[in-house]
Amino acid sequence: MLVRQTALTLARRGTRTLATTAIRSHTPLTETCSSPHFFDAVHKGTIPSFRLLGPDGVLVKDAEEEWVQRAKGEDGEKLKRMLEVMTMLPILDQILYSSQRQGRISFYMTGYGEEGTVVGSAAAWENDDEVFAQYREVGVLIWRDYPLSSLMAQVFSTASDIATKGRQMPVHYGSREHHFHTISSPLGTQLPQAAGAAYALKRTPGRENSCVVCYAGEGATSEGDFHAGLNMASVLGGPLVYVVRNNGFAISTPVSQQYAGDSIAARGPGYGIETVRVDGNDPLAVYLACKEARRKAVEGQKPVLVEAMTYRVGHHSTSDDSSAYRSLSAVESVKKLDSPIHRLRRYLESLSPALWSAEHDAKIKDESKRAILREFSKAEKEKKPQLAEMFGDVFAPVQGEEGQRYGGLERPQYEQKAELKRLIEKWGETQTWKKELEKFAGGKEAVAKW
Ligand SMILES: Cc1ncc(C[n+]2csc(CCOP(=O)(O)OP(=O)(O)O)c2C)c(N)n1
Ligand SMILES: [Mg+2]
Repeated sequence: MLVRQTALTLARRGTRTLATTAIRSHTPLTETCSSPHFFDAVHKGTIPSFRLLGPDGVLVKDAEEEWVQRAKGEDGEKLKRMLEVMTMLPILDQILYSSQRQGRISFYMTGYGEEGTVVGSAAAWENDDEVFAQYREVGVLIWRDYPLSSLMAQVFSTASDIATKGRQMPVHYGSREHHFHTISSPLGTQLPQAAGAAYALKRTPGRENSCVVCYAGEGATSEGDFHAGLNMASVLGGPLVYVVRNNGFAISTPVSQQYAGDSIAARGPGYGIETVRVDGNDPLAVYLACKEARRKAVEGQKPVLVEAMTYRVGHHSTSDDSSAYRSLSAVESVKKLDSPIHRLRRYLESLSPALWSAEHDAKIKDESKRAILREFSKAEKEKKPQLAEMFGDVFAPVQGEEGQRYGGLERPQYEQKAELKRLIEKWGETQTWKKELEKFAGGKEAVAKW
């Protein structure tokens, strides 16, 4: 009664939402209880992880029949392709990681240990689902046949890097054609962006069957943007699957220092979001759980949260040495005892007829290595974009008289460009500058024409 009166008073004052929405929906008290009920969990004990394959790649004994049947009914070719991409990823990582160590690229991040989470989920999406990734999800692009030439162009910042025109650090991939929105390093930015994109999809005729997919590490969920994004998504609706890769660390911060609750899955219900936790090192479980999450998201035009429990086997990035904060033996034992690649391989080998063999494994490894090295060598020789690219695409081109005076740029950029030209004219013939300038398309001559 009191609530009703307060609401009516507010309504009389002209509060817009109250005037337009039924008063009942503002009433916080829906059910009552006769003693104070304190709680700190959404589940007795911890929220369980969905798992089908054990570390040995054998179907777990207590697997529910419905999900075993779903697994068995899956297209074998698709599962095989999943393992092919998962097999390729560590080879790509190893080549690019060592190339950074040799000073050939500036930076790199590996995805060792998370292949099951990334590729298992990638396989659950449609190819035109809009992906907002964090940075460790290159497997999604490879799954979508992103050319290795484009990948290398981004990593080496060459003139062929059409997405970022050489202006981003390596691994900041983006491809309009592959519905993969460009990675941005500030943690969490993708989470509210994805909520906005899902709302846009919901309102776009012709995209009724598409979904937005947003990846984040568990560390990024400590950003305010995680909470803003989930709240926005749950209120506005729109098809969206949030996939949180819980790999145990945010650089050197272990999960024990990141949250006190039952990890990330526990937060979904707080936002009214259907949530599932899955064993991220079981590619089959990840795939089926994500497929189901996507179905719910598209049919219900709402967000769904998937938390995949995995482990970051590699260092955080080439700027990190994880032996400073975790024991090498712990990493070695995860590598040996819980490899997502091993799990899926054993499973595919055990099927009849077998979908994987030692010969096929060797063939995929060999072909992947050759293809990667071929594109690597080509990209390494390619020129970097014209130096003028450095000033473009920051702001919309300036029009009118001011635009004409400053070559379409904002005045500060125009002045920076003029200063760079002055410095290049002054120092461009010295040995170090000359060598550096030759790496850029058009070199010093192109700058002289500015
Ligand atoms: C806003 C912001 N704060 C800090 C950083 C530095 N930083 C980069 S990655 C990272 C850890 C992220 O961990 P997580 O989200 O778990 O992803 P993972 O690296 O484990 O895949 C941090 C703190 C950043 N990039 N942006
Ligand atoms: Mg992490």
